[in-house]
Amino acid sequence: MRLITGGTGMVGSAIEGDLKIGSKDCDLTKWTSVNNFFEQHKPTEVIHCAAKVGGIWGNMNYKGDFFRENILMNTHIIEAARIHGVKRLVAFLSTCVFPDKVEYPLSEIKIHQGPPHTSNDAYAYAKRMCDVQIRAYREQYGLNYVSVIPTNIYGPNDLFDLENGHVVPSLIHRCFLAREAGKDLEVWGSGTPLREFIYSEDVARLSEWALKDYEEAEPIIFSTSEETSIKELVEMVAELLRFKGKLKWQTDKPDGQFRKPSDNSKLKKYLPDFKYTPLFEGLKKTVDWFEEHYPEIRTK
Ligand code: NAP
Ligand code: GFB
Repeated sequence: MRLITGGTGMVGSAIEGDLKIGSKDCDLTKWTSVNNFFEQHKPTEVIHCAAKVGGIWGNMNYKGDFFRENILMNTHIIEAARIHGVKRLVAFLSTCVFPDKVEYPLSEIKIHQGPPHTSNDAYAYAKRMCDVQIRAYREQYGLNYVSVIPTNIYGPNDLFDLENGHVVPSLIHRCFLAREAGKDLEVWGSGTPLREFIYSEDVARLSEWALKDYEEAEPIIFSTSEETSIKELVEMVAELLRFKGKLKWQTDKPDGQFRKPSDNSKLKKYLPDFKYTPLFEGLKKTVDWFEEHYPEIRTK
């Protein structure tokens, strides 16, 4: 029986699973709930997507919550999986866990080679401990659990939180509102930072592959390894939403890490023919989904 935690979230809702849960089904920060849940449902494999997730603003302003909730969820899930005999588990890190000052491109071996960027260090350290716990459990208990490192993910059913969401969903939501109100579009920062964006359904397919066929102790990066500037991203979102107003750059808002170029050569060795959804096509699918579902969208 395949359990998908974070099953109500953007990535989890795109993954095939027998049981897909959100926080209402089981609060993963509470050990007793998690242990009882595994006792009752006896999953044999787990794709663990659940996390407290957010963009730069959320990560900068709620560091305690991001650290505590993610450390608790990950520790509980991996321990409950061990106790209840789960055979295979995939857990999620993120390319923001990498050191801020390290030689580019970011590759799997560099995760712990220095402190992460201050904008999201609490979340990054919590996620790094997931790698540490999985390696420790593989060594001590001989478990075949693995972790993956996606870059910035976007797609349908994202968290369209204007303040604490990631850049793609926040921009789509804010651009939609600006168009409807006939106002200018406020965009944070300078527009110069570079990001790699991967479509949620691609991450879902890659996670299902990892559950079946990836067995290394070292995490594996899921990334297109193609950088896009925030400015180019804004222009694509504005075009897709048929926004005709002006862009207003709020340079008092943070740029965060300038870039985090990740090396996807390890994944290429395993899946040389994997086809990523092109960014413009993925953004179109996401914008179409947003306009179809608004206002029934996730905003917190
Ligand atoms: P998301 O859309 O924010 O969904 C988060 C999921 O976690 C939701 O299903 C949520 O349930 C669940 N959750 C949160 N707190 C919980 C709790 N206390 N107990 C049980 N469930 C809880 O997240 P996402 O963007 O799909 O991210 C999925 C995974 O990919 C995460 O591990 C994230 O760290 C990782 N990742 C994300 C990105 C990105 O750019 N989004 C990039 C790299 C890695 P509710 O719906 O009930 O709140
Ligand atoms: O997705 P994001 O918030 O987080 O992107 P990170 C932040 C970049 O987008 C900054 C610009 O350069 C912002 O200045 N930006 C422009 C905006 N407009 C907006 C907006 O309306 N909202 C947001 N949020 N940004 C995250 C980590 O870093 O990467 C998370 O904090 C996670 O932990 C994620 O790992 C993958 O890419 O900077």
